[in-house]
Amino acid sequence: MDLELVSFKLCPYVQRAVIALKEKQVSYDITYIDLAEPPEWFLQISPLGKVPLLKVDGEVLFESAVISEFIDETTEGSLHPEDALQRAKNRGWIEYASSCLEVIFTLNTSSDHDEFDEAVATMTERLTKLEEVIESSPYFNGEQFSLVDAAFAPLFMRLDLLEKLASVTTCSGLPKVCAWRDQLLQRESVQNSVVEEFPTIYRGMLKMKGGVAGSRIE
Ligand SMILES: N[C@@H](CCC(=O)N[C@@H](CS)C(=O)NCC(=O)O)C(=O)O
Repeated sequence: MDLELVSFKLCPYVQRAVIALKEKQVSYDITYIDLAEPPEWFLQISPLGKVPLLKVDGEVLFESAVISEFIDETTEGSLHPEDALQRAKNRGWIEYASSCLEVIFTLNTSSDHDEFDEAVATMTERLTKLEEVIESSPYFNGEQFSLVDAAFAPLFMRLDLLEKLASVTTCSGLPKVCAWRDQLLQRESVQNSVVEEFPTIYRGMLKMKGGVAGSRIE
């Protein structure tokens, strides 16, 4: 199979697909676009004008969860639980991770202090709910790294940077979430799922957005 991932360097959804590709040791090409000025060829093939796209022998897949499952299903082994009920529950939490990523957008960009504080509270609430359901370690399903881990890793990478760069604290007092975050951030596939200069680009984006988070960076 000839695989080409269409990416934007800061996109957390693309990162999920990259983690799945790396976990499954699949070779692929990656094409970066600038979402501020998306090329015409991209708009022609992306139904919602969003990344990631995965081109498979010329056919186009969109939506990170769909792409990650496709990568998983077409390669040896599985990054999903065998049990259908567990698998369905994992898929629910993958959607939950997506809803948390929407809050990250506000944390990155909002210049309204009330809106920003509300986003911090919402993120903390979401992570507290997660703390209540985590039953296993080191990963969500125990010893085996799964697609649900790949879905949360980009969120934790950004929360970690927001905390380090702009003192946005959302995980404190949540030991299971913190332990899971630390495991994920140490994993090779996660570390290699972004470009080397990712922290610098992320920092630059926060500054450029001129929001509350950006204004806290020296
Ligand atoms: N539900 C989509 C979300 C993808 C998404 O929101 N991608 C963002 C970049 S991180 C995007 O392409 N935004 C461009 C736009 O909305 O115009 C997925 O999981 O793949």
